Amino acid sequence: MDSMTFCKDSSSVVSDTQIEAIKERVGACVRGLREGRGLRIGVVCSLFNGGITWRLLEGALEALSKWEVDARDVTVVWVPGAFEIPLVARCLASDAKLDAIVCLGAVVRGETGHYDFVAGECASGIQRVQLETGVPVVFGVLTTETISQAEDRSGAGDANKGFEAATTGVEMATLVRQLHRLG
Ligand code: INI
Repeated sequence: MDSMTFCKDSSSVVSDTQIEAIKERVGACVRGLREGRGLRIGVVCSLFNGGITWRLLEGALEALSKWEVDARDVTVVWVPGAFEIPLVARCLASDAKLDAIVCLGAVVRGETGHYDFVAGECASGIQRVQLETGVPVVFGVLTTETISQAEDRSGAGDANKGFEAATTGVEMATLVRQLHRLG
């Protein structure tokens, strides 16, 4: 019991130090890395609510550059709306030999009666694509009550959800690569 390490703040993210501590206690401990060199990344971006998705895309490209993904290894594909994202993600995952796909969109409840269908189908479609293909597909689609909430989540800096989604893409791509090697 004494040797157990408890986290004081149960809502926080597990820290690097905690992960390092676990490595000494198990045979293998694998995590994604923010090392984008050599990765090929697809970005599927929705034209709908373009004022928001443009900001998400700016954030995503900033993250990919920060993690040293070569700009020539990034493919951006535009789709009409969030509903169309899963099909294009599927095409990229099956045919384009990419290491991860980052999906960007904004579904705002205030503006649509079919919010639940668009948001729900987009989310479950994205999950299906990554489970069926084994290629990480990241859900960087904002689902908010108002445009103002979507603006808050697509501002400058690390809190930008596009930045966060692209970072997750790099981490998941490097994680899956390591798992294939473990196999
Ligand atoms: N698409 C979005 O990306 N966000 C929305 O908020 C939205 N609304 O409000 O309806 C939306 N609708 C379009 C949808 O994604 C499809 O493009 C359309 O239904 C054609 O299939």
